[in-house]
Amino acid sequence: MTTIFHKIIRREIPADIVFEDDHVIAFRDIAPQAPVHVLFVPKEDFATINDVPADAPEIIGRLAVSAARYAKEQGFAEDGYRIVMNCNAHGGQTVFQIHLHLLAGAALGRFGT
Ligand code: DGP
Repeated sequence: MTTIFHKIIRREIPADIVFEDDHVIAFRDIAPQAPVHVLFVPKEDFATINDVPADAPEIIGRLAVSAARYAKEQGFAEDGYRIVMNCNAHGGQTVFQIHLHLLAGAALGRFGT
């Protein structure tokens, strides 16, 4: 499946990329919901977290560790931040290549319905 995020990975469309390694790319969300809003995306194809095999937790682990490292490097780890992954309709997922949202830069409201 090709999503907008695959096109960003392949440099077919521009993005404000803040981190990249062999497995993960991170770029600023086009519609930020906090002063800092960065998306961490694996380079392997998985539409939702439901599709990640049970024997491949590193796919998710790399996203979380990359986000935490970025928070430390950027100096907002101590103040805190939120990481969240939406899944399918009830989770509000709109792009079907898994991604971890990193939200920071302000005290965030609680979430719910
Ligand atoms: P989600 O609802 O969890 O699937 O989040 C998808 C996010 O992707 C949403 O916050 C907006 C962002 N987004 C959608 N299209 C683009 C794009 O073309 N570029 C960037 N940087 N972000 C995008």
